[in-house]
Amino acid sequence: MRRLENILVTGGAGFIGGNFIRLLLENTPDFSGRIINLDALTYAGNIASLSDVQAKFGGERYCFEQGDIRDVGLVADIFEKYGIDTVVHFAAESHVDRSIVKPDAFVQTNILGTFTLLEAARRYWAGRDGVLFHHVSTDEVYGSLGETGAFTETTPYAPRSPYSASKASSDHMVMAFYHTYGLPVTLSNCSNNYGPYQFPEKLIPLMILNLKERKPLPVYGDGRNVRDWIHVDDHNRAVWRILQCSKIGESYNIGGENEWENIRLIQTLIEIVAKAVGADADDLNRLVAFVKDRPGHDRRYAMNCTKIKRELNWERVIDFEEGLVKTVDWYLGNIEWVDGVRSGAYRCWIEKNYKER
Ligand code: NAD
Ligand code: TDX
Repeated sequence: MRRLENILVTGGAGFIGGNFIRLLLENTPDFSGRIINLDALTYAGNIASLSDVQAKFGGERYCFEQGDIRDVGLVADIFEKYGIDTVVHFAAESHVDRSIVKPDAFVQTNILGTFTLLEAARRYWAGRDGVLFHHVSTDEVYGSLGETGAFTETTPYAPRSPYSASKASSDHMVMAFYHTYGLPVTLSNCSNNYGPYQFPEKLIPLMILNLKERKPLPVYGDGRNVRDWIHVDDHNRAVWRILQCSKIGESYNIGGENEWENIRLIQTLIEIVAKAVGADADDLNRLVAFVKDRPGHDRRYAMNCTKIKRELNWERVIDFEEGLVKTVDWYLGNIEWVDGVRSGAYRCWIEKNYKER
């Protein structure tokens, strides 16, 4: 039996990790344990995203530790102090464009950080049972698809960006710890997430906010690249299923089985935003601006999720277009949060590195 009593969530001040913490504490009746959120609060981490969780569960079922997953001493102390029995490892540098401009941080956090956590778990868990290290990864490790087909768990890895190469490396290290040391691990590879609290450098929130502010909508290349979109809560419910009933040493694909060309998605967002703010969709459409393509831009991702559906009885439940409408409403209604995360480090970085776009 897995304990699931003292769960270390890394990167819990970020988009997916924060939504995971809220889902578990607010909306998962069969979870009664405690969550320890370890996050360095980089430009992408915003602890204000969890202020309601802190107010409701702080000290008892929710504890925040600010720190770096590469900090060997700190990570060991956290295992000891809280009696960690489960790790859900979200912390990462997560944005492909940044990995192209400045890959160093991706090697540091995604590779070295994951290794540090694995070593700490291996030491602290020696002789303990009921423990699990779950590593959260991406469909991008599989590379780029042609017109047809979908990634399965046995598709060979072929990462093509510094981001996906760093995630692939961490996936391999996780599996190496399972095979070599018998560390109880699981791994999930998920497609593109959307939903509340996503940092507005990613496609969907960026487009919503640019539409609101009547700024150009930068479409990379011909706009025909395809992504498979899933709501963050559907992703996180799959992670919870994995914690509860997966088989050790297995990896699981998670996706929406919901493919959209970028340009079609942007046009759908234009219609939703136009309706929400009472603007003319044709006027907003004029904001579309085709720009220089992302170097090495993967053409198409698609996920085959048969394994997790069949073995863990998981299903995506959130309809994409309904989820998009709610996400647009969330961004339009949470401008204070947006202003908070867009100030400071992010703004400086954009000004320094993104002049050409
Ligand atoms: P995010 O960028 O929103 O959040 C990352 C969090 O990690 C931030 O809170 C940041 O402060 C923290 N962090 C970064 N470096 C750290 C370090 N060295 N030590 C401690 N904390 C650190 O990312 P996200 O979109 O929530 O992604 C979470 C995970 O899910 C990542 O591992 C990512 O690769 C994976 N993933 C993301 C998507 C997606 O569509 N966003 C899809 C599949 C998989
Ligand atoms: O301004 C933009 N214009 C544009 O055309 C941006 C930011 C993106 N795009 C395109 C690039 C991609 O084809 O939209 C698509 C989605 O881009 P991102 O939001 O940057 O996501 P992607 O590169 O697909 O990676 C995401 O999904 C997999 C997450 O950022 C990763 O962390 C995750 O692993």
